[in-house]
Amino acid sequence: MFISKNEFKQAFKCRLETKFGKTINEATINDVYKTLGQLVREHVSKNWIDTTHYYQENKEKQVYYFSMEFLMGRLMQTNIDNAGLTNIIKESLEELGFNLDEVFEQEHDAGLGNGGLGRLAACFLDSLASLNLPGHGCGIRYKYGLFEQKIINGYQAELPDYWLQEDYVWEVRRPDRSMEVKFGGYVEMKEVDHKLEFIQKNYDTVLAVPYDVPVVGYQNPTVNTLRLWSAESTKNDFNFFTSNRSDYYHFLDYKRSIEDISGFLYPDDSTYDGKILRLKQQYFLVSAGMQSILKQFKGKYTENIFDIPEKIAIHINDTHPVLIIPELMRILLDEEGLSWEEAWDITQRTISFTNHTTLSEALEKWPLEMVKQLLPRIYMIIEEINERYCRELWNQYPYEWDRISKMAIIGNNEIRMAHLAIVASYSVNGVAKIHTEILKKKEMKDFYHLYPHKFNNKTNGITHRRWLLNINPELASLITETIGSRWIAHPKELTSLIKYAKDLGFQERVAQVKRNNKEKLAKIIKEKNNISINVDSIFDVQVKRLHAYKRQLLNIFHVIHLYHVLCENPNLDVTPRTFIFGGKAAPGYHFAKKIIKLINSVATVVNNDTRVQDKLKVVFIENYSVSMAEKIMPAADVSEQISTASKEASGTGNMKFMMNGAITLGTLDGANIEINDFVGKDNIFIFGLKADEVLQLYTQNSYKARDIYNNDYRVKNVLDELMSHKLPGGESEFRDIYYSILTNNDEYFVLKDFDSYAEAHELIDQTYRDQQKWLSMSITNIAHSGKFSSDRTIQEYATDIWGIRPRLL
Ligand code: 26W
Repeated sequence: MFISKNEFKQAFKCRLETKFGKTINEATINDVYKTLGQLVREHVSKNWIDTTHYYQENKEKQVYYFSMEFLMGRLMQTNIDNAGLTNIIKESLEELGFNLDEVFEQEHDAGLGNGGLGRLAACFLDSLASLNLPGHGCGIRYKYGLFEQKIINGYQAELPDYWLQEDYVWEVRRPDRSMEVKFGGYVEMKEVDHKLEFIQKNYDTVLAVPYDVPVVGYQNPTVNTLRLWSAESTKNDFNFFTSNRSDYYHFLDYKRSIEDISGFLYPDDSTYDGKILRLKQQYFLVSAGMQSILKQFKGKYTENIFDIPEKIAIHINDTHPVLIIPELMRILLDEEGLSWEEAWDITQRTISFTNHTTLSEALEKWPLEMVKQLLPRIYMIIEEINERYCRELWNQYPYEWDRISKMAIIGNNEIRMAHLAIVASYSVNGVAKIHTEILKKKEMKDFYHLYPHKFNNKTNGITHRRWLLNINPELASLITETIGSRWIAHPKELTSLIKYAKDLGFQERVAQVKRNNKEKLAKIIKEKNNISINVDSIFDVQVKRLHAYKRQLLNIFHVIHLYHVLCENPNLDVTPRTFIFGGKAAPGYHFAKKIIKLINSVATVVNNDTRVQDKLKVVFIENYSVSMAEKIMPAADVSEQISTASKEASGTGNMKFMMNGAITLGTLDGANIEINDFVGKDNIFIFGLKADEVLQLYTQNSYKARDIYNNDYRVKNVLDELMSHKLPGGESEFRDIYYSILTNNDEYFVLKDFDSYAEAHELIDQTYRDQQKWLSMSITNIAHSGKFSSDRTIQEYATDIWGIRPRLL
């Protein structure tokens, strides 16, 4: 299909007619998008079927990546590029009078994730398929994705993201593969042939209907599957309905409460809130997913259930899908009739787990009572796992009561999901070297002592196909022209660019590409924010979720300081700067929302002050999302990665910026450390406390933020500004921020790191003036970014953890 433009145009016109009853002249750009999407999906369907058959026929071991979040963004560009159709389609559409880039803009982001964890899952799917590896995603088809952010009068407002309002062109509904998930009721035990049987009674059944999305490998025949589950009520529910009117309303209520299970994505990033609906979502995902995997396994392989660990790897993305452990146990015990020991052995050899955060407020702990009521059989199994495990602990650490109760899965009337995950998995990994070390030495120290063999590191990565090839075509072409195209399949070969870091001709072309990208972003900012920015200024960017530990506050404090300096001396010779912010705050995260307001208030004051025109601008870009990130990354000069050291597990934005030639201004935290190791200290701006210093300050309790306020006039002026009436909103608006720093002693060391941050910014100002130096730094960053391709990460997971092998072609 589609080997020539004529063939494509023919098929396109024909589909447009049958789908919309329109000729090409009548078609809107949205009609074009939908028609194209349908054709592309059909185009990959043969490879999709063949891939599935290949795995089945060859009895390949397959990995299932369970995640409550898949932040896929748009798929059209990836899919046509990966399917090798870009040229044919681009040219054909042009001949028909349409621009492909405009067609891409029609697609609504699939925003089924909060941030790093969800986007990582999406990058992993791309790499699995592109490396011909048998790996699939398993998630929830939320009716509403992450909220849409509006900035109104400087404040964040949240609007629902009804991304399914128009048909989603990439999904295929598969009602014949639906599964039933049971909630509530009670468990009846009876003895049959000297064996205890457990039967759940009086439960509610929820129908889980899968919607499959093809995951297309890069110019190869592999098409894997992302299976997203949607909750529906079962047909039997109609038993409810009698001629009685109130029964009818009850029925509708009930039906809605069931559909609510896949109703929306919880918008909390790194804070845990024990809501029952979230627990329902978690069990819904893992029960539907596990049942369907086993059904396929048994149906097609007619294989021995004891071979599960050789044929199936289940990976859980943080603890959110951890109930898959008791769910697998339940199926093996109650449905397959295995003994506890047999079931436990299989489970422990099948499940692996990634931790994505050390923040204690993000660790999931579910109230016992809630789990008992909602999932009575699962509860019993968790209790039994805990009991047997505590006995093991007792043998290992006799009489060490404190240690045992600290390490138990159940304690304080709660189930500690991370403990359950560690105990039942054969592999536990962190997402950057430092993060894994902190897990081993601190957060999970006792578990590392007990199970040292389980712990390993897998530094995160990003798909360079989306984050360089697709979003920065000019840079990608320049790279290919310079070192050939092998880097696309072998991203580490980007290191060949090192030779050109100081090549003036190459530098000039890199500079031109950056400038073009900056112009494009400036245009978007003009349209969206009505702010004119100077493309000769340094584009200094911090885009990520709003969180105290990520320290957007440090950044905006420094902007206020620069503003003070310039107001005092408007003729000061500084390199012009544009500070660009973007990111969403969890709707209930009051402090983070105040920071958004502060950034916007500062922007209003600074951007309207004629004294600093062209030297300083502040922009907050609304509704930061995957598709917005794609426009920002290629245009950045400076990448702000300024979390309090030890707090950011890895970060992945840092990698996207680097790959597009921005230079990191960062703390030695998360993957910044590895970026620093690769590019070397002369090609990055590092500042601030190191992780061990931070941890020491916490234990010693010796830090006094007020001392810095008293001794550093810059800091004092900035903080006093918050309590003055100069910022819109005035004193009352930012009181919470002021107090969090001075009264609550600045938990994230914003003041402590201020001086070294300001110094790093001065160095940036100076370095940028030497464009040859700057461009050499920028090229060096691009050259080393291949190490942070998710292809490398996935290769490591595949060999070290999952034991899967690429399909033979
Ligand atoms: C239960 C509430 C909740 C929701 C999401 C708690 C925690 C999370 C995630 C673990 C937060 C998250 O996205 N963590 C980020 O994961 C990225 C991918 O590994 C890392 O790069 C980031 O550093 C980490 O913050």
